[in-house]
Amino acid sequence: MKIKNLFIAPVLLLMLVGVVACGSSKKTDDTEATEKKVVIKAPAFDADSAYAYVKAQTDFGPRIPNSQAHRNCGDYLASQLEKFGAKVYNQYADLVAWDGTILKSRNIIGAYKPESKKRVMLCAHWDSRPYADNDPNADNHYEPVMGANDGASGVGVLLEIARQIQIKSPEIGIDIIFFDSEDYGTPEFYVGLFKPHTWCLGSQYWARNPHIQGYFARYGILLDMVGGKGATFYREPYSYRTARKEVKKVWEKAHELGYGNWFINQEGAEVTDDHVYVHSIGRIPCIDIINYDPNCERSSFGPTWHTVNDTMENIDPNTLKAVGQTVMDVIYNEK
Ligand code: AHN
Ligand code: ZN
Repeated sequence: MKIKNLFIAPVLLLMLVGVVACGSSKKTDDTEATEKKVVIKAPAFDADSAYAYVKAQTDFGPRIPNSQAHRNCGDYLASQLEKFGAKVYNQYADLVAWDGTILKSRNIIGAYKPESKKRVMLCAHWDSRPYADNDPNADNHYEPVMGANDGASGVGVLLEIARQIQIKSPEIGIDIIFFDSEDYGTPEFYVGLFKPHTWCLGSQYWARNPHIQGYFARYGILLDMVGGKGATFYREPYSYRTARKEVKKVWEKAHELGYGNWFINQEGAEVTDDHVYVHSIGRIPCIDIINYDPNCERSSFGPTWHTVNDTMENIDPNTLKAVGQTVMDVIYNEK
């Protein structure tokens, strides 16, 4: 007993010294960190307001390119951005769909502080899909998708952010971009040869022909299907490879704000979405915040994806809030 203690005593002493040393060095680190990191609290994102903007889009009907509802909604979106004090650019283009249909397309851009060189772009697609080709009922496969979640949700969140920016501006310049003709990609029922690049026609066009010559932003955030009930957002692999810092920044902010139930710190599925072309053609790193549901057997994008049930009944303001508040807290902290 006595001998044993003789050996243990110095070890205990060393451990004690270690704890004290670690404790004191940790304290210094913490103090430095709090001195450096001044976190700005962003204005409160109003989820009811965002919800109303989502509904306003669906009230036009499905926003399928070449339809009257599409033209009307395009005018509405441009006028809303105008009303919220943005400098608005309309980019009209005839884009060729997978089946040869010419889509009368319109990208709509709202710029804040257009003179600033420090910029972040926020984007979403505003068109809706002409075919509910993932619907459990095959009779619906040629029916249009209402796109409350797939299209309108991201745009609704961005309209609310535009409204907030007009009230109180972040330090940097912001571009809000509504891409057209994202969702006219080759349908599931197509049986011919594979055709690449049939999705995201509006963002492909914009990336080749930016609304301003030499346009640049530090990074982009794409919102796609950000209003579903019980939605979860996993790290999308293309985003994580090409804009890792930004993915980390957004997911960390979400957790800091208490939205850890929505923003899951795990890898989801890789998707061909507008962010891919913003990066590969436009050379701007862009992350995709997109619903990923690892347990849904009908689609990894959730149960209503490309079905006739993608309607307002399945939109949850709490999801809009989690995404909208997170994005706002990120952009209001950029210098
Ligand atoms: C594909 O299905 C190839 N990409 C998903 C992009 C998408 C469709 N986002 C909304 N609808
Ligand atoms: Zn879609």
